Formats: sequence, C-alpha cells, structure tokens
Amino acid sequence: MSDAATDHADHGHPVHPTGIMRWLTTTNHKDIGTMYLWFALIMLFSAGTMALLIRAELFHPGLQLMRPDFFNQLTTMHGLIMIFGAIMPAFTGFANWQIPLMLGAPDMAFPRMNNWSFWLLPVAGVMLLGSFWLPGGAVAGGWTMYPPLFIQGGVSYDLTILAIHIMGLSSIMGSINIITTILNMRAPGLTLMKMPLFCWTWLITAYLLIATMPVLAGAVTMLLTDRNFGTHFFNAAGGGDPVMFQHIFWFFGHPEVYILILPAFGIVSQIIPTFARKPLFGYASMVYATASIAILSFIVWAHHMFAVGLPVAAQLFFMFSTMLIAVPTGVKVFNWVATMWKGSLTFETPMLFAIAFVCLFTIGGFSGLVLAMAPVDIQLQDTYYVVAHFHYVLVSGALFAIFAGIYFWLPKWTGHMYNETLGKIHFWFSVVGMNIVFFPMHFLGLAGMPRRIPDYALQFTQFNQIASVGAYIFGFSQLIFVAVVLKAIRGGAKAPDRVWEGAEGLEWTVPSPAPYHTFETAPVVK
Ligand code: CU1
Repeated sequence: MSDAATDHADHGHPVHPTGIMRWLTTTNHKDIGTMYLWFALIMLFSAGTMALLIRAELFHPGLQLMRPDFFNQLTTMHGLIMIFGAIMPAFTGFANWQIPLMLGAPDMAFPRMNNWSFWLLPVAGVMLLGSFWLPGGAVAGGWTMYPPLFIQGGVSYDLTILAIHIMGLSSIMGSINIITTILNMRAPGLTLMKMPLFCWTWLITAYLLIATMPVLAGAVTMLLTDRNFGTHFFNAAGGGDPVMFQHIFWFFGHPEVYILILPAFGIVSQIIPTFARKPLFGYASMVYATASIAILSFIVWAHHMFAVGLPVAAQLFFMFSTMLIAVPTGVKVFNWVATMWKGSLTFETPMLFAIAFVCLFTIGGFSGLVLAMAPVDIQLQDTYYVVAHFHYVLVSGALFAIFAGIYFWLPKWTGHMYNETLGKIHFWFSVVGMNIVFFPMHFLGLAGMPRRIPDYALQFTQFNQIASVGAYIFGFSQLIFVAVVLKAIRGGAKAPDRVWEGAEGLEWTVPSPAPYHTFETAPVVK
C-alpha cells in the first residue's frame, strides 16, 4: 500500500486511486477543472496549428501548399474545434475551479456527473481530429454545417454529427451541475445578488446552454436522417427547405456566441475591481445587463441570414433587435471603465489582458453593429469583414479573458507566483500580433475578399501577407504562455494569501488549494 493510501486509511477515509486512475475516476471539482483547462489548451494548439496552415496558404495568391478541399477542411475544423474544444471547455474549467470556491460549497452538486461531463470531451475531440484521416478527409462545408453541402460529404460528416451530440451532452450535464450548485449550495447568507459576478455570468450561460444545445442536436439529427435515412428536411427536391436549417442552426448559433463571451465578461468583472482596488461599479446593472443580453440573444438569429431573401419586415425586426444588444453591452463596458475610474490601478498581466479585452472586444462589438445593418450585411456577407469581426470577439474577447483568468488565478491554483516578466512579454506579443492578424481583415472584407477561399485576386496580397506575419507572431508567442504556466506549476515564489494586495473580499476566493478530494473528505462548511 502506498504512503498516500495508508495515510487516508489511517483517517478512516476510502483509499483513493493514484496515477491515471486518479484522473479517470476523480470527482474533485479542482481535478476536473484542471483537466478541462489542459484539454482546452491541447485543442487550442491543434486548432491554432490549423489557423497557421491557413495563413501559410494565404501568404501568397495562388495555390502552393494544399488542395482547395483540404484548405476548406482546415477552416471548418479550426472553427469547430476552437468553439467546442478550446473556448467552451476552458470556461467550464474556470467554472469547476472557481464556482464552488466562490460559493463556499464543498464541490459541484453532482461530482460523478461532473467526471462524466469531462471525459466525454476527449472522445469527441479524438473523433473530430481523427476525421482528417478518414476517406475523403474531415468536414469541409464550414463549421455552420449548411446543407446541401453537408448532406453530400463522406463518413467524416456522420462522425462530426456524433461528436457534436457528445459535446452537447457534455455541455448540458455541465450546465445542470452549475445551475444546481449555484441555486442550492451557496454558503449561508450568500444571496444571489451578493454572488461574485463570475457565478452570475455562468448561471446565465448554463441556462443558454440548456436552451440551445438540444436545438443544435435536433438540427444535426435532421442532417443525419437526411444523409442516411431518406428524409428530406433540408432537400428542396423532396419538399424540404435548406433555409430552414439556417433558422434552426442560428437559433442555437446566436445564443452560442454569448455562451462563448458571457463567462469572459464574468472573469473580467472579477479582475478589474481587484486591480483597481475598488468594488465593481454597478453590480446590479451588470447582472441585469447579462440577463438582458441572454434574453435578447434568442430573438436576433436571422441577422446571420440577411442574404437568404428575408421579408423586409423580418429584416427590420432582426436588424433592430440586434442593435438593441448594444445597450446592455454598453452598460457593461461603461461599468468596467467606471470601476477603473479613480482606482489605485496596477498593471500586472491579468489586468493588462482585462484592459485589452475591454478595448478590443469593443472593436468586435462595433463591427458587429456595422454587420447588424441589413443593407450593409448583404454587401459584407461571407467576406473577411465577418472574419475580422468575430475574431475580435473571440480572440481579443474570449481568449484574452481566458488568459487573464489563468494569470489571475494561477497563483491560487498552484500556490506559486508565475513569472511576471514573461507574462508581460506574452501579453505584448499577443496583443500586437492579434491586431496585426485581424485588423487588416476589415480592409480585405470591405474590398470584397471572400472568406473560406484558398486563393485570391492579386489586389488582396499585401493585407494577406501582413495578416499572415501577425498570425505567426501571435501563434508562436503562445509558447511563452505554456512556459509560464508550466514554470508556475513546478515551483517558484510562494503565492501570498492575498496575491494581488487587493481590498479584502475583492479577490473572492480561498487563498490556497484545499485538500485532495474535497467533496468526500472535507467537513461541512463551519
Ligand atoms: Cu448572431
């Protein structure tokens, strides 16, 4: 019997498995949060490698590195894996680590289901990545899976449908866990309106997931039966309608973009008060703004479909409802700035990423307003302007918030300080690189360059070359991030109880990692 096992046995607790079995069977929210984050990092690098291959092909006009269908496979899988493999699991990792700590709960409400939620993900991840090696290659029709293209593809299309079902199952179980934990397991006296804002944003995100994942599952199931069982949901020749797929898909897809950004709002809302040494400005308005964004996200879906020939009344409705979302989003940006106003600001790496988030996410928000205008959108549909827009939202938005959160909580998670100099180097390469990749894409889109195309007309060359150089700067600087994280895990200066010397209560979480397998062994909160 190992020392650890004897130790546990001496205290009358069950013997815990070690090694790989520990990770396979763990019900500890911290272990599971850690696995989510490592999984997200691996997927980030996989899909990031695809992005670098895309930028390599686009460095020059003409075809030089790959066949056009392989290029389309890269753009499709880059999107699917970044969304479902990198960003969403990373936020779920934060949820697992932080929500029980922030609520004073011993663990998540359903620890065994939590384990299952995580372990479904590597299965789906292997299916998606492995599909590159199937006959015909991976899915090439775009991450949105529009028919009729998606109905015609090879076996990897069926595998992708199954992978999406599995990832949806994982998300729904994770959401049930988060909602139940937040509603039932808060420490005495911690009312909902006193919760750290990160818990609020995840509570609302979890409701969005439960409402939309079944819709996506329905859409891909109809694709599956159209492909294999002779139905004609989306086949006009059989009385179906391919546009109906777009309606169903975007009824999921638009709330999904808020699933990808609301937890980022939550992370940033924890960080800015800490480094401004002031409470968050307008806490209640932040909660109401988050809820408003979530509710509005269900009535804007057809702004992705202005080019399909919507009736004018529908175009106007979806245009104005989309613009309405700028109001609660503006409230949030105002509150973040007001929190910083007259604060005792310091600019460690988490704060730098949070400030970059506020500035650059707002650029993505404004280009979203531009695209919300139906007549403009019809011109810019399927151009690089759209690519620029959603990468400002997802890279300098979601991903930067993830970086901010990792730097912010890593000292509490590992007990060690990370290397601040390396963190700042990572920040500056990321923020400069990110803008070099994506800012020129606005100009390419306005000039008419279509997205998902491996070749382009000569007048687009310069901006594409600039974007590709930026992509390599951004991509390779992420190795610094991995180095910083590994160094902090292995050792380094001991993290103090109040890492950021913030005001008491602003850091919102326990000072050091709690004992292993908290849920089974920890006494009830005293
Ligand atoms: Cu949308």
